Amino acid sequence: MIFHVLTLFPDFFSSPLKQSIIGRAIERGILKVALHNIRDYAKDKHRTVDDTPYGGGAGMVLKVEPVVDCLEAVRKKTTKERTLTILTTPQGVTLRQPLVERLSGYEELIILCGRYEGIDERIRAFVDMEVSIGDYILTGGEIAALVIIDSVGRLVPGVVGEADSLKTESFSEGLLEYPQYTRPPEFRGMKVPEVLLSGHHEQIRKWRRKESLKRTLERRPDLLERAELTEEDRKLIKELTEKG
Ligand code: JDE
Repeated sequence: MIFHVLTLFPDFFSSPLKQSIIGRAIERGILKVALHNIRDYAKDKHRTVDDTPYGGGAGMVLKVEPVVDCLEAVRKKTTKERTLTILTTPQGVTLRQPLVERLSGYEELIILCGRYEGIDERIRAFVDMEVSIGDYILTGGEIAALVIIDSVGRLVPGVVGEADSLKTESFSEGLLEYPQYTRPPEFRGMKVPEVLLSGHHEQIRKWRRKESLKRTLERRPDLLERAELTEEDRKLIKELTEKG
């Protein structure tokens, strides 16, 4: 999968994209991230990319011409059939796992990083969709672009290992993760639950499912409404709610 990122700060991406799972996938050629500096598409000698807002007011507004020139140059170079152009902004649709899954169906994503200071409204006509990573304000869309690359990239086959891939499936079922432990069996008096040391696989599976349900009920009851629940789950939820 190819990600194109249009930004005024291409250096922002160099370290994050070298790390860990995504870094390795890029090295192996499963993912590709092409960075495009919007400033390279400014035509004047000062390479101007922003200007004062019409109607007055504080701050600078990202100009339409360099952005659209950059977008069109990138689109000319796209090689894939299934391509989508995204603008990162708090005014967009919130990124949740179902949208992440939908985005992973594209072969090529073009991500335009929005700016806190504002962008010329006419830029919006040149993107397919606006995406927010959550209800807070960032100084620029670069971190949002990284969140999209990370969350979408890890769904591309071969990016994560088998084990992690199974975990994705369980989150897609709509429940929070069960508690996990590793050695030592006791730390400052805090013991690992006995069942996990027992080797009884069926009991372990049941315990984990119950803890997942308990945690979801306590922290994100909204998730339970959409979760894929079995008869056993409903029984466990009843037990958990009657106790409380
Ligand atoms: C992306 N969630 C948050 C911020 C912005 C008031 C102040 C600032 C038009 O593009 C943008 C982009 C950004 C940076 O991205 C985020 C973000 N997902 O903050 C603003 C909007 N309103 C505008």
